[in-house]
Amino acid sequence: MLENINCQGCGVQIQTSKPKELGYTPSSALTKETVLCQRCFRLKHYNEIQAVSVTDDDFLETVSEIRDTNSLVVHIIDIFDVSGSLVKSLPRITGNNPILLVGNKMDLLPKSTNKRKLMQWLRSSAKDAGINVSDVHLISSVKGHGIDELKEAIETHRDKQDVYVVGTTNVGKSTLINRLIKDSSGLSDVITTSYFPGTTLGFIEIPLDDETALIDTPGIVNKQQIAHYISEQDLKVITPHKEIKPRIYQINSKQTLFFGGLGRLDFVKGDKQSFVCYFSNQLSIHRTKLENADKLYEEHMGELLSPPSQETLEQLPELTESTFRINNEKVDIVFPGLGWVSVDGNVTVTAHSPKGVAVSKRIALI
Ligand SMILES: Nc1nc2c(ncn2[C@@H]2O[C@H](COP(=O)(O)OP(=O)(O)OP(=O)(O)O)[C@@H](O)[C@H]2O)c(=O)[nH]1
Ligand SMILES: [Mg+2]
Repeated sequence: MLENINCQGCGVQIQTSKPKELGYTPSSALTKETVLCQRCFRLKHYNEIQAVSVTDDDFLETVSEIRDTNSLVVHIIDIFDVSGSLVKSLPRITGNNPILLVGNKMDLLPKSTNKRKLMQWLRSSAKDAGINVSDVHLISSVKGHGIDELKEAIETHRDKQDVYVVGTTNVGKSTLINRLIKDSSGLSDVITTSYFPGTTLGFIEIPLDDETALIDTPGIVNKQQIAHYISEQDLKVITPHKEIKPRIYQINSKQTLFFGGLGRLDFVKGDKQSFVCYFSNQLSIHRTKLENADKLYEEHMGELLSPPSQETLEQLPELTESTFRINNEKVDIVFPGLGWVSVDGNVTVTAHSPKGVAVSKRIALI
């Protein structure tokens, strides 16, 4: 009898017999109009995170069912972590269905961000990853920017088919769908969302009309996301909660900036200039001489240079470096999931980031 009940918050199948396992809810709760599993209930009411036993492969298998459908795919990415949130194998997962690429969390970027350049960069990043996109949109699911335009684009591109919202964990898929539900029905926070990855566990269908639906999906796990290497507490510090304020450092060559202890930028060569840093306002930036940087890192990682917290240290891959030579152009050195530093002119810099979370260069967005 329970077979067909799924949690309205995360999509997991509901069961009433094993309190320690996924999808549990006491049978007394089944009479309620909306059925939530215990995990969603706790998240919603106590903001308490409960670990789940679903593996990355389970998620991937679920999402790969999209291959066999005729639908529109809305691929949400986090504009603060493009390389960590772009799903490189997307066409293998979603088949030949058309893809709309949507950059979410626009509210976090300074208002002066050049949207045209940002869209170009998203388009070319997708192309480099082998993803052919029909259209690119920029939105904020939390603040509502760009949502009306996106709704129109979805209506145009879906051709009366279902719409699957897909993406890496934590990019804001469920938040977007909640906003769409709120706009159409007035109901708030129908689906469970949280600041920690892995919240949605199954497909959640929201009817669009009598025949078709908008479908929330579990996040695809991408090991390039820094979120997988750090603690819940650290994630709170590096995740911006509001518009990031640029922090400007006048830097001479042979100086180094640390971004907590999760990123580091050495000014190797060039004339004195400003490094403009775009990171979560809570993340501390520490300046030192290049010659002292290694020692400082060894001795103060996890204390002065934090996050990482002591707890994270054990699981954090070692930092690896990549060097960028910049010839008379204004570029951003991008630390995925953390932020970026804009530099200008003729400079050589070396960036350090946890192994597997590769730093890259792009045309400056601001
Ligand atoms: N600043 C900002 N935060 C957002 C936005 N959209 C989502 N978030 C936050 O991002 C976090 C993850 O949101 P979810 O909607 O749960 O993400 P998801 O993609 O459904 O994640 P999974 O279900 O784990 O795959 C939450 O803390 C949201 O509040 C946005 O537009 N701006
Ligand atoms: Mg979700």
